Amino acid sequence: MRFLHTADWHLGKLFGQRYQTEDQRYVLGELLSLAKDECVDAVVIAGDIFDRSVPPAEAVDLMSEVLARFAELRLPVLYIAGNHDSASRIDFGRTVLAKSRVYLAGHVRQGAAPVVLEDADGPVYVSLLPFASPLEVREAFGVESALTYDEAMALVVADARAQIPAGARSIAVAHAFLAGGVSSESERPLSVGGTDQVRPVHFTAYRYTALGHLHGPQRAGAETIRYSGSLLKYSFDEAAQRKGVIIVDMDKDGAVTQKFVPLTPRHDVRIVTGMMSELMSDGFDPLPHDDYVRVDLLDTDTILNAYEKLQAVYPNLFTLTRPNWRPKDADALAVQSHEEQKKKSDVTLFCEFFSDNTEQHEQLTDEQRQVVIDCFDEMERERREQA
Ligand SMILES: [Mn+2]
Repeated sequence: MRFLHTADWHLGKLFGQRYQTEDQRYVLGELLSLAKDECVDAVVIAGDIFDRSVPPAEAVDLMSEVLARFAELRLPVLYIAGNHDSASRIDFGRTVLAKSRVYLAGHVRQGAAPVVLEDADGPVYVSLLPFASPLEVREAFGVESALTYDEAMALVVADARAQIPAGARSIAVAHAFLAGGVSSESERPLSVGGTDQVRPVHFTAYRYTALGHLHGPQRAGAETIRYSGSLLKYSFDEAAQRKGVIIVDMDKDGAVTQKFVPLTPRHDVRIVTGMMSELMSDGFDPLPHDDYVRVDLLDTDTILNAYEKLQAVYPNLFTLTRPNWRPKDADALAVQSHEEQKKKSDVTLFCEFFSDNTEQHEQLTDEQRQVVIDCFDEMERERREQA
């Protein structure tokens, strides 16, 4: 059995104020060719199909187009909802699509049957474990007491394992933050306040675990528990990452080997560093100038119309930073402090607000802080489902 593991497509993503749809269509064309050339038996997408719960029409069109092309190749496709997706909208057409060998899971369900893929050596059982907050797991499993993300995952995996015959070859597909993983700027935290990490140990009974959520390709606790990483670079802190997919081979006994295959994007995302005079001179930067670029301008002096000047060289200049420039006036300082504020979580901002507005600058108790975290998590969940 050979399958392709990908994740975090984020169709409909805005980056640098632009929809990435055409770049996504281009790189998915490469992914399709690769699936064909490598003769894979199935394609697995581990969540965050779309960038938001209500994706733009063109993103939905692209997903529809890609599913049709997989169908032309007679390839089964398996996908789950990530934290950016709406579980209900991902579930659309679930039972009908399964008849065309498109297997999907939006909501987590107790007792859900695994997908059974067949090869010459027999069945391979696939557990589809969509992203679900502890609250959603409690509702799906009828649990009264509070759960952490780790406890919720333990419940979900135990239930999924109970549907798989002992000793059978099996694969898990999940969207979660595994402890020890390295995050990137373009991931939205699963929980705004609480701990959202789960232990890799839950997945050790599976011969391979195809993970989504973290955008950098990486292993998570074992060679066979892996993040493929996102389809494209979606923030400048991912500039040095390589993006691609994992081709996984499973033999008759369930032993797994895998290889990472890079994909070449239509535009690279990169950071260019230099003085204005260097950046404006020919030959300073040999790489394509239509890449999506952040310029870190090293000059210490004020430069008039720096953005416009650089845009003439880099038509897709998304961001300009001035690491060595220290503006003195109050307006600029206000902008800086606004930037600082934007980096803080909603929970931190609320705690500061509370402290600022109480007589003795009181701090929230742990219990009060937990209430605030639960409120924000619930709001986040409503935003995903009802946006
Ligand atoms: Mn993601």
